[in-house]
Amino acid sequence: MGLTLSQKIIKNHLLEGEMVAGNEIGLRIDQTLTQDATGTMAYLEFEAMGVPRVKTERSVAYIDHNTLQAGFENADDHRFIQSIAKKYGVYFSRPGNGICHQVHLERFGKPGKTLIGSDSHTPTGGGIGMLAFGAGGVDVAVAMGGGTYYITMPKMVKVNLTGKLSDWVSAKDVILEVLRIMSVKGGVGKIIEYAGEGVKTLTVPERATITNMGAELGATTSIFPSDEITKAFLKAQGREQDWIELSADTDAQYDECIDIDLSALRPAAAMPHSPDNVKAVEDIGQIKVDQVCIGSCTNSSYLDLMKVAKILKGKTVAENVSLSISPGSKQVYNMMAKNGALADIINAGGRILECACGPCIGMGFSPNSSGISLRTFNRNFEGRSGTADGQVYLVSPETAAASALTGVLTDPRTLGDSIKIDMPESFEINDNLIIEPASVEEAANVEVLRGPNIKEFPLADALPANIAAKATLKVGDNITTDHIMPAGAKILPYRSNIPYMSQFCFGVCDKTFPERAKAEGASIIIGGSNYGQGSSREHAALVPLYLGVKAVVVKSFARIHRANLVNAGILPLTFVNEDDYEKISQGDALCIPDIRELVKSSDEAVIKNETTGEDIKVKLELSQRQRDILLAGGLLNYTRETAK
Ligand code: MIC
Ligand code: SF4
Repeated sequence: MGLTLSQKIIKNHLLEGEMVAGNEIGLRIDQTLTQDATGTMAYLEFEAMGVPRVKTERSVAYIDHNTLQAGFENADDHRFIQSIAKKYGVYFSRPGNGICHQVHLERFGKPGKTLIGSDSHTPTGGGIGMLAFGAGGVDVAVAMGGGTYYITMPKMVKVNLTGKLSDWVSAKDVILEVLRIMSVKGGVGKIIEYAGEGVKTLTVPERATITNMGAELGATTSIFPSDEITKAFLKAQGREQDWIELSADTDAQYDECIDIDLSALRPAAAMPHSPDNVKAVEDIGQIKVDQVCIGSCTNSSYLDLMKVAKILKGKTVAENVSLSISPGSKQVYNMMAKNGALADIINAGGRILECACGPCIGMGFSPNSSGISLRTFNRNFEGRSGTADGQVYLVSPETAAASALTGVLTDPRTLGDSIKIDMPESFEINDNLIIEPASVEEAANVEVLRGPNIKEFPLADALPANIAAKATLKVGDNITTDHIMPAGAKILPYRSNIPYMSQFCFGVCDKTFPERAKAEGASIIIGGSNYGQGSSREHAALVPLYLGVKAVVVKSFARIHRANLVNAGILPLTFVNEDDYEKISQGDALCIPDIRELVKSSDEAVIKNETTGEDIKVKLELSQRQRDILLAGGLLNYTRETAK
């Protein structure tokens, strides 16, 4: 039987387990990336492991998320990451060089290789045929140390693309269509492979937009074949030697198949507050817009921004709209500065921000009260923009630019003749903002520079015999990590200060939670389905751990967050019968007897609701490795124990 594209890469990197969907497998990781908001923690964890130098083929530390420097915290964290990267063999991409996923695609990614990154949009690398996963910081730390990365062997989904995108319809509209079909939890436990004749009509940046937003499907990752188009892209990046051809076997077996006719797609938008709340722009109608933000790792490539510049050229942004543009990388920024496209954007009234995540992670450009913001980004979760009642719509760069000019949500097809931007034959290559690590000899003399913002991070205790705790919080479906541990300009500078961050835990849902949880000492959280969707931030596990959370009981989990809970030493439990969610109310006193024994080998446990007298069955869906990690009190304790 033939193999799918990702099965081929998995087979080449398989260290443990069998390639059977649902089994835990261990993979060898070739490359890692970190960004600053998760990086401080990842490098502290790496340091705690005591490995003298990274063992990967290439590890890169990017500074792109928190570049505002509103206080010393930020600058201290950057300095810490720069110095520790130098010492331990990690390449350092300076602030100003661009967003990790865009730069990694341009300068480091290689077809057929494995990559994990402490950021959920690492699957962007799938645009050039890499098998790239988002992961928690501690998983990245382990991989940097040469350790195995574990995932559940996913099911295979084929998205068969036919036809060709019509004028003014864009890669963003393709992934919004996939989201409309599959929903934000439809990709959990699956790899999405793009195939079919339509693939040949898509450039690498377009493919990368699509694999990037596979994160919003909850997918383990997404991938395109590596073909002549990939080769041309790598050649234009001066990296033709990194190209290999890769595709699925013709007789590969898929668990699911989705057909999309590219020719039939229309410009689309994901409406508030979920990336799968998708409708055609023309069906939503001409709602008035307050703000337009163009950029993010999804849509900030040269191709995207050149289209925007062409639409804006010689025009003026509508007076009710504030337009921000964040180029994805220095390469993009520079090329547009040189060819005059940047001037067209500036003249039209676009407000140019640095090449970083910026408004995507709430670092400025929060919309006005109940303001409507059109964004080319990938997430429109409630509150993420920094304005609690902000209404964020996710759209293509074409729709964003057209709407910025008219001041209302505008179908770009109304702009008339289409615009055509050719992929450059060669990109401008200058890696002067990437600092190489110290040599093995020099490394001993490199001092790691720490500021007072770096506080100790919490470690769980070994799992106790029984857990007795109140359900201090009950939440609904699709809770994101932005609900659990918000980001944004006020909180992001404190990513290495868990005690400080804890004041904001679950702030979007219930501002009283941190105080109540602390007062109780021990807590259990109750949630609905797809709990923990969104980012890879392990802070969404470490902060609850700090506040005394012992277990999270839900209908279902998102992949990365579930792994982060196990790594932190918090029990992830799922209801055997989803209706039992109703049998626990916030404030109920719960007890999980014999949990230590059950975690050792059982697949089920019983929660005793002491307030109502009811018993509730929950599943322990754990591999033996995860059981051992939980018994030890988290991955770091486990690693220390097994190293003894
Ligand atoms: C995001 O888009 O939510 C982030 C910010 O990039 C996160 C990482 C983080 O929280 O630092 C992600 O996607 O993993
Ligand atoms: Fe940065 Fe936004 Fe991409 Fe996250 S989704 S990496 S915040 S640009």
